[in-house]
Amino acid sequence: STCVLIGAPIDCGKARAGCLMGPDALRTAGIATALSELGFNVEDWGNFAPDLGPEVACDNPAVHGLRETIGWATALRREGARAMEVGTPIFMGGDHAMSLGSVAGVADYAERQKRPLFLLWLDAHTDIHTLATTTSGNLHGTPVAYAMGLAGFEGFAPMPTIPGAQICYLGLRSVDASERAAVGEHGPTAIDMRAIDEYGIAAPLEAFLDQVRAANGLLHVSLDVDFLDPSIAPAVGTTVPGGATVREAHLAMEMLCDSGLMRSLDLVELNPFLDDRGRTAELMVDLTASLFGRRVFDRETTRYS
Ligand code: DIR
Ligand code: MN
Ligand code: MN
Ligand code: MN
Repeated sequence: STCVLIGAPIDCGKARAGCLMGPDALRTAGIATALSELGFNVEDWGNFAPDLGPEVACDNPAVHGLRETIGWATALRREGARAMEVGTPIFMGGDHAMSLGSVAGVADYAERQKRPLFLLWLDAHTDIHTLATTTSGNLHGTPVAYAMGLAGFEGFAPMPTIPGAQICYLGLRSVDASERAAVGEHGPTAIDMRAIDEYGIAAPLEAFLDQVRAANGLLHVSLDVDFLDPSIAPAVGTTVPGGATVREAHLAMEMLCDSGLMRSLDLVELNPFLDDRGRTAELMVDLTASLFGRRVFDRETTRYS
């Protein structure tokens, strides 16, 4: 089957620059080779650019990069929906504002297929601000709210919305008061780092995957570099201590692969300017490989019960 690489050098979703180099760092770290070695046909569609429209007014003076972000959302939504017809899109960011477009494109496809879309958000943050609630004004903190259809996304085309009950977070550890309230009100499942400490990754993740399977859903996975602990993934502008370990992250990827449910993927927030000899880019490629089937041994050979 085919993987489609979609380069999205979007860098306007926050203040610190550098994510525009993300797609090329993932290419340099060998993402295409890793996937072909696993038997996939890889199409690299190259790097896209925003479809810039007119300036859009916003009541919240903190919000910045709105016009450019809307332009990216338009372009990536179109390319994402097109890539879904060809194979499994891998959206290579770029900051997490990328997902305002990638998730919308996947949602358009899911609606055409009349299948429910589920969202797995691997992140230290909930990214559930609206244009009205964000105090940083950083639009990379908003894609989950947009996907759920919350009000206050003037300038963005409406998308087929994803109910909170079809959204699951994994790895949360930096959530502010208004985000906590939004999660409580709209009902995404929140597997925070404490839950991972207490139960491990496997049990809570399996429960969510069972839900997707039972609904015959399509699953979009959005992987923010800051899901990972900064000691193993320094190349992100918003490091938060206490993140997933190498093995926790690989286990999540391996379980997602075994489930066969993932239909599309975001790799976001990689800032190569902050990396240490490419090791974060390499880890993101290794995690992608696990997600697409790289394994130490076939599961049957190591099952104990
Ligand atoms: C942050 C967004 N909560 C904000 N943070 C990040 O600016 O509202 N999301 N980095 O992944
Ligand atoms: Mn994020
Ligand atoms: Mn984050
Ligand atoms: Mn916030």
